[in-house]
Amino acid sequence: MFDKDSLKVYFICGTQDIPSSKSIKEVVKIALDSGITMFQYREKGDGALIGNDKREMAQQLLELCQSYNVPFIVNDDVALAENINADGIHVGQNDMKVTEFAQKFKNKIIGLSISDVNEYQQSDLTYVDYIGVGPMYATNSKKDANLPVGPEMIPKLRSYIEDFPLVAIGGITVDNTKEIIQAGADGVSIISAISKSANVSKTVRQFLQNVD
Ligand code: TZP
Ligand code: MG
Repeated sequence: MFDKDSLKVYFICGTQDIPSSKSIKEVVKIALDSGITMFQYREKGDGALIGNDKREMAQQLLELCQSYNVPFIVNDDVALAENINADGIHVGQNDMKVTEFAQKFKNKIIGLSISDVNEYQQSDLTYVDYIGVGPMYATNSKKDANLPVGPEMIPKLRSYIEDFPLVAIGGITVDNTKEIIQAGADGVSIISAISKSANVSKTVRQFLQNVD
C-alpha cells in the first residue's frame, strides 16, 4: 500500500539538475541523510544520460534509496523501472497510458502529472497512487512546462479528488511551501531548490519543517 506521507518532501532530479562541481550521488545521499521522503530519478533534457549510463546510474541510486527505505521512482521510462525493479513510475499526460502498464506494476507506486481540472477529467486514476499537480509557479527545470496554475489549483482539484494523494510541483521553495500545504497538498516535490542548493542538508531540513 502506498503511504501518502511519502509525498511530504519528494526530491526529483537527474544528472542535468546537478551543478558541475558536485555529483548526483553525493547530492542524493545528503538529501536522503537529511530526511527526504521519496526520490524520483528524472534523467531528461540537455546533457541527460542515456542508454546503459542511465540504467547504471538508476541502479546505483535505487540501491542508495533502498538503504534508507525511501521509495525510488523512475520518471517516464517504464522499461527502465521494470528492468531495475524500481519502487514505482511517474508518467505525464503524454507519456505511456497508465492502463497499458498498470498490470506490470501491480505492487508498485504509480504517479501521474495533472495540470488542471480538464486533465483530471481526461485521466483514469484507477491504477494511480498519487497525482503531481503543477507547475505551481514558474520553473526553469522543465523546458516544455505549462504555464503556472498557482496553489489555487489545489482546492479546485480537491473538490473532485477529495483525499486522493496529491503532491505539488514547479517552482517550489522553502519559502512558498507553507502556502502550498495550506492549499491542501499532501507534500511538495522539488528539483532545483534542493539540487542546486548551496547547503542541501539545511534546505531539506527546512522543507521538512515547513510541511508539518
Ligand atoms: N513538472 C512540472 S514543473 C517541473 C516538472 C518536472 C519542474 C520542477 O522543477 P523545480 O526546479 O522544482 O521548479
Ligand atoms: Mg513526461
